Amino acid sequence: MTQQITPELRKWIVEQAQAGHSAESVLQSMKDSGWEEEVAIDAMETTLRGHLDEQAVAQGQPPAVPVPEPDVGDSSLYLDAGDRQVAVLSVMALPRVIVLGGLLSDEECDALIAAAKPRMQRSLTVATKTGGEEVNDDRTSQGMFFQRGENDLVKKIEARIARLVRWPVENGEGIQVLQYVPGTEYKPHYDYFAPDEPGTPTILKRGGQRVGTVVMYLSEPEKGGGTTFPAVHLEVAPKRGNAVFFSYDRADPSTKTLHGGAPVIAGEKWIATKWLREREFR
Ligand code: PD2
Ligand code: ZN
Repeated sequence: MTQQITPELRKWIVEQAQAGHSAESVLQSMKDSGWEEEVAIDAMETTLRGHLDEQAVAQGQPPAVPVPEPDVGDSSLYLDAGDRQVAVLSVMALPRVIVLGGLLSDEECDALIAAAKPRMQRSLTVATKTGGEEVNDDRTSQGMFFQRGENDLVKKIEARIARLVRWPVENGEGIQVLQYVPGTEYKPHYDYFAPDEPGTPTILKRGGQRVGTVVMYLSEPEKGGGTTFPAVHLEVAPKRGNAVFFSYDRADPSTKTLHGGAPVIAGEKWIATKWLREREFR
């Protein structure tokens, strides 16, 4: 028999949480009255997540949407990315940040840089006023975009990422490659499109919001160039072949996904970024 999560049960779970009872004690009460542990945990998680979402929406935030998420639930050191085993180096809940080791081989990093080099231009960012593109002083790097599936290497990396974060290849933007030289940086920003900006509805026609980012480090600067998350005082080291994944289930600062590329002090930093949309990006 499957046990039903009724509105009464949901109400009771929210009341227990509001009264300050711990998750463990609520779970114990449910088990004592005959609930299977797994069903009880699931009921608590979905109820409390739903309740938080209702509160957030009542306060004017956009509703939460599904996001990409690597399968880190069983705390395995390695994740199966299809053609490669990728190490889980760090996991943070809020913001959702997962640092990945060995997403790319050294040869793949070099090949991406070589293919991108002849096509580099001063980086543009999306112009949120209009939905077009513009040069932005907050982003002093040089960059280029590959088309999705543009060549075998790009296809292989895209398939690996899709498998790793369990999100369709079709929902990904083309990989962007950026080069930072000493003195250049990418000031802290959110990767989602600001809901209030006039250009945002135009941008969202192509696949909806961004809901996740994978920044892959292709070369190691000697000093500087970490990826920072100022809201939580986190800095991810730009180690070649590694990557940082983060997701944001609503276009809102409550996701704590403010992040930046710290100034490169010595050496060159090359990265490849994959942005993931809610729906097919075309
Ligand atoms: O280069 C970085 O570390 C960085 C920082 C912030 C990249 C991006 N954002 C990005 O590509 O969105
Ligand atoms: Zn970014």
